Amino acid sequence: MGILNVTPDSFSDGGRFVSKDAVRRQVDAMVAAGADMIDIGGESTRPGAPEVSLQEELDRVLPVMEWVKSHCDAYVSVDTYKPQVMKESIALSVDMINDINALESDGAVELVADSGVAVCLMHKKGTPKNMQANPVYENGVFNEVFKYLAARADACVQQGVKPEAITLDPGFGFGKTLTHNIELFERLEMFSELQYPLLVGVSRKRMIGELLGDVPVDERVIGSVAAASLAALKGAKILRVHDVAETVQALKVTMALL
Ligand code: 7PM
Repeated sequence: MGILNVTPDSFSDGGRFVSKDAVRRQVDAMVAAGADMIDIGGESTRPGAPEVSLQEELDRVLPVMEWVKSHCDAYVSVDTYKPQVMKESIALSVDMINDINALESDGAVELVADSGVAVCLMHKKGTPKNMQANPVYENGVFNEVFKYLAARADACVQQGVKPEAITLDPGFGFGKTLTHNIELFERLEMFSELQYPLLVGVSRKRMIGELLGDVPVDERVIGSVAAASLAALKGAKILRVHDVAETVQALKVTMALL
């Protein structure tokens, strides 16, 4: 899964707007490099980032989605927790809803159940604004994340989501310290007990920077690729990454030699 952040700071036209050409070039590059799915996001969930209005998010995401769907045969997911964005994406035949809120927003489960669209349910602790303040897991981070994902998957199935539509994600970095992230990664293979495919997103995240001695985001590619390969060895089925070419090469070699 290649990450496409449709935000002015990712695809600047030199000002406040998103350059359409730059977005399209990025999609073409990721697909050519072997991405099977493009994850379109219109709102940065960075701690402390300004919230984006519903209309702004729709204006950023929907035209790109329409273009990707008509232009290539990659799957498309939408990174959103807003039911209205889900609804309008579903109308454009989006393939998966990628929700950091695990469909906890009002009406979200019903939208996914009624449409039959696939969904990724992610764990996070707190809100993007406060989640890194001082996360504490009384019964251990693995146990809490495991129980949460099992409960959310059950609740969704109860409300009509087909089990085969569900993917789970432990949500690296979302309300987790480096130690928490390491504990989760150590036991990553145990999530396969839940019988749902697992998605892992660690690409360029702070945990990678910290493991390398606080390197900046543009120096986290090799560490991210190493983590993605290990996640695949531990059973992850979808890897959410910025650096598609690098990750695909690493995965091809890793899996060929396994
Ligand atoms: C700032 C902070 C900008 C965090 C971007 C992010 C995930 C996701 C994101 C993930 C799933 C990032 C994150 N991360 N969706 N969306 N899993 N399913 O680093 O780990 O890309 S946004």
